[in-house]
Amino acid sequence: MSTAAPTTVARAQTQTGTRIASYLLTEYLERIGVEVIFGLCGHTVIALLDALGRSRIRFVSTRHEQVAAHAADGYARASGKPGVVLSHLGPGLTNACTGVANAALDSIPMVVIAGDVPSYYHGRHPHQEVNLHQDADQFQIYRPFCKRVYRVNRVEDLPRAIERAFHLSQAGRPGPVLVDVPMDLFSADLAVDAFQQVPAAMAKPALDAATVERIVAALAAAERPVLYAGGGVISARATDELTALADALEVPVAHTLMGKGCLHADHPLLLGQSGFWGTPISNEKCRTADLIVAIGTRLAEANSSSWDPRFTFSIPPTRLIHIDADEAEIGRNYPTELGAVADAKLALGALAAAARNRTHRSRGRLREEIARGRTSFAANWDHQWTSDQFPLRPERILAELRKAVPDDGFIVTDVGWNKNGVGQQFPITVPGTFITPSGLATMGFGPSAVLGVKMAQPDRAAVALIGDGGFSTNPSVIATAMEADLPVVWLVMDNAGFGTIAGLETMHYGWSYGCMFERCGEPYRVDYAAMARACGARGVNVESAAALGPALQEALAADLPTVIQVAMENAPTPTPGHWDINDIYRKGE
Ligand SMILES: Cc1ncc(C[n+]2csc(CCOP(=O)(O)OP(=O)(O)O)c2C)c(N)n1
Repeated sequence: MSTAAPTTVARAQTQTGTRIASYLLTEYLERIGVEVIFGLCGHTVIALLDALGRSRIRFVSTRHEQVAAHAADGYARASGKPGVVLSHLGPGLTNACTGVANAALDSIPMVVIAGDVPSYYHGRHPHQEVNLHQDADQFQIYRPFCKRVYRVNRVEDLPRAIERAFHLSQAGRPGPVLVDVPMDLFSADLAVDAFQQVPAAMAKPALDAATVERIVAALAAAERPVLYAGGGVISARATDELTALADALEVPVAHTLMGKGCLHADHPLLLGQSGFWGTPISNEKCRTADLIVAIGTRLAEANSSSWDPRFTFSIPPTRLIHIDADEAEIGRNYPTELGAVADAKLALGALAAAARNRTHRSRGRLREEIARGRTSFAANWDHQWTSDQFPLRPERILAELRKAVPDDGFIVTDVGWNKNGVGQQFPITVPGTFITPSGLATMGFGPSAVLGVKMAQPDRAAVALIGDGGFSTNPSVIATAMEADLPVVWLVMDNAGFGTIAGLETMHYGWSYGCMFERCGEPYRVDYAAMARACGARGVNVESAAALGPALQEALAADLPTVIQVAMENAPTPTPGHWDINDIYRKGE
């Protein structure tokens, strides 16, 4: 909350029947349930900040707009509501770009409100406008990834643009919408009743009865069917329905990175993640399936082993039925026997109901095979879960994290060993507790997204598991967490470099030039824990494997944000699948 006196925004009335637009906008945002806005100030948005400061909406002031966008993204994932970002024009808008694009690629509902240059400066190349070759057009930078970009040219159009933004960001396949507002419009007069329309309640698309019957009959008759769950199953909160369907017809479940958590980690029909960083049993069952029913997934490259039929999916001869919120995803990468546009929860609920008590083909020793497959793969690293070595094995870090964080606590990753290792090896039992940047795989997501997660779910633990590369992209998150009073934990896996890419370069070129942190030829380490202490937060340097567990327990119990820095061996994550970039690299003489 602002420190400003809680005066009512009605005081800003300028003349009968009209009020300043920024106050009306703020009241509207309150009315439709916006609790928090993440952003960074600039001269184009202080009119709105003044109104926000007098409202119930909390404004979290970040020190980089990318942080604001990732935090809003994390808030949206953990709350189920759209994340809201407030950004200045020019460098603010371009800074936020990566975070907004990351949300877009992961289908996260988000509304970005950006202040722009005054409307009457069109064509004069005013201060901080991104122009040169196009005038009054900087919002177009967001065009390729936003569901819609609105440029508000008249203040009378502001209410409609805002209502459309909240509607579109959530309807169908969720994603970000930008509303670009010339700054003079925030301060213009608007009829007091201008903000009338609220986003409509939406009935979601369901499967028709004949399609339900066709899919259930196909699953029951198939010899080796697989259910393939993407992030759409998690965001639709459809995991109970998926579990019921899998149980009823005894169908194994494979998933994407974002689909992790779709089935309880101990469920005997869980195959695990598919693709490059997947599990062998998941890839094998997907590759040899006679029928795959995919729900809420793009069948994207990493989880499909670059669509190479030798590794993860071999479609055809495998038959594919694909259910998704977005018709554009159907048939993109694989020939599809049947596509259906439907909400994952409604679709899986209907399929599970139709499957109950239905006879299905014998699945033979399926459960034993899955158990054996999972155990034999885990045997590759099981012993590392208790390794005492220092610098720590990454698997030991996962083990301590799983022990310390309650089942309903959030694990927010970045990219690197953290994402790949958690996706592959870390047991998730409560759906929605694994939060990760998948489509854009943005380094820098985790440290910021965890802020929004904690804001949305203050009573649950929130730990960002991140590399030192990812953490150092924007350590200003510590100050923001302090200011916003968010006691999050950043667990920094420190291998003194961009380890994943260093490993890739070493594999192909025999060295890791440009990927490690070095000074005068020696490894260069930054004391991130000291950085945290300098911000008034807690900072802990873990000096032995045994010290990590207690450090985590203390951090989770603390009422201040904590950075835990732990030295880690740069060990590669196992890659049972395929990524064809590995066929591209060529080493010269
Ligand atoms: C913004 C951005 N830049 C570059 C990359 C490419 N990239 C993928 S993983 C990675 C290394 C991450 O290093 P770190 O956070 O230290 O984790 P580690 O790989 O060491 O586990 C990089 C640079 C990326 N994904 N995102």
